[in-house]
Amino acid sequence: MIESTLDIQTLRKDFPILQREVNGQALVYLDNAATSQTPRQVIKTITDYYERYNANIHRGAHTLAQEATEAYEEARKRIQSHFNARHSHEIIFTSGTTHSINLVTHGFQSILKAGDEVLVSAMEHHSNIVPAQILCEKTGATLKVIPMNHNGELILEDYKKSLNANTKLVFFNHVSNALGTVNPVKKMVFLAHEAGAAVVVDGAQAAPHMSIDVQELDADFYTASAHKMCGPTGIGMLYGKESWLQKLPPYQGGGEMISEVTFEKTTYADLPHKFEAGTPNICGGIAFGAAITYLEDIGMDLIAGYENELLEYANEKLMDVPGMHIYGPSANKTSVISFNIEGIHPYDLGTLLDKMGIAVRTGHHCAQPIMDFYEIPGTVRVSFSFYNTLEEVDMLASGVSRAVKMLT
Ligand code: 7TS
Repeated sequence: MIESTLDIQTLRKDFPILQREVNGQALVYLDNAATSQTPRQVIKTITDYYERYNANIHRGAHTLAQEATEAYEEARKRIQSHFNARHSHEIIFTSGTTHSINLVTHGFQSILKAGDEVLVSAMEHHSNIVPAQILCEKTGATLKVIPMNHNGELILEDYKKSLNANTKLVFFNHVSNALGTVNPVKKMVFLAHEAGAAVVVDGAQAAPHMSIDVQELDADFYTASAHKMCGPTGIGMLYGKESWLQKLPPYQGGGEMISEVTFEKTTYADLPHKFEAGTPNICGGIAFGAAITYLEDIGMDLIAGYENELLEYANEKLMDVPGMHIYGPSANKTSVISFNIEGIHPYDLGTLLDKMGIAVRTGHHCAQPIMDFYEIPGTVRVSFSFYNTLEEVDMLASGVSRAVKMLT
């Protein structure tokens, strides 16, 4: 069994938070799609930084500044290698996926014009939908939607039909946060490129669960948030093909992103610094690198295999609960299950589970159009990580059954 290959019990010891109790019960943390927990190795990287070499980077000749700069740039290289980007300057540090998407849409404000078309998928997080809407408002471009079916899959035939010579930019997530669907990125990128459109792939929910090769996917832009990958909050990355990053104007002006400034004219710094104005989240960037090393040491393929086993087991267990309805039961999913139980409001169920120490997310998951599609106010979402166990799935299933009895 894959669980024993990974030795989950030993891995769990890396996560101090998993030892705590909530409401007098052992914590069962099943809200990993919202944020993942942080292993000691990453926490130690953070304390080391502040205890030993906290300094501003890319300036200052002193030793601490040099050490911090080296560690930050080394983290960028680790991220480059993890996502297999061609160059380290194609990795821009951002505060997370939301910032990454906004950086791109802001840049496209000076490229798009009225008559152009922008496509977003029906299963996007608001962090894609809203920046795409703002982009269209500012430029006069038209926003079109790639529809989905009841299995929670994008309808590729409709996608193909909506691509045309006016399509300039396409947004879709690699994995849906609300349903867990894995989208066929490579194929969708290929089709968009045939139409001459650039593609932004939101990798926030894919990067924690599988190995990603941006060159193989051929995405023009790809995003990730460290806090979903065992790293800290407030740091993430935007991968962009060098040619696109050269074309886009800077997102913010300030220190660090310039080459020369006079009152008449400013010339911008080379990539990646052109997009990194001001003092960045230095410690966060270094800790992001440490989180990637932690995940790689476990092995992304082993993580994917084990999480799939958790998903299958949880599907089986939850289907036994009377009144259970699971949304988006696609065959190609990461370890997310979004469900409702007939006659029970998701929030009530989530609150009772919390009393049992089980952390899940309830609501629309920042993907309101998906809820409108299924005509529901929200769902209960459980999302697993490699440090979850089959026993925790059992606790979830029996917790849900107990809650249902209390609520009906
Ligand atoms: N895109 C997807 C697919 C996401 O799941 C999220 C966060 C974001 C973008 C935004 O990422 P951020 O790091 O910039 O906030 N998703 C969730 C979630 O599902 N529950 O809480 C946050």
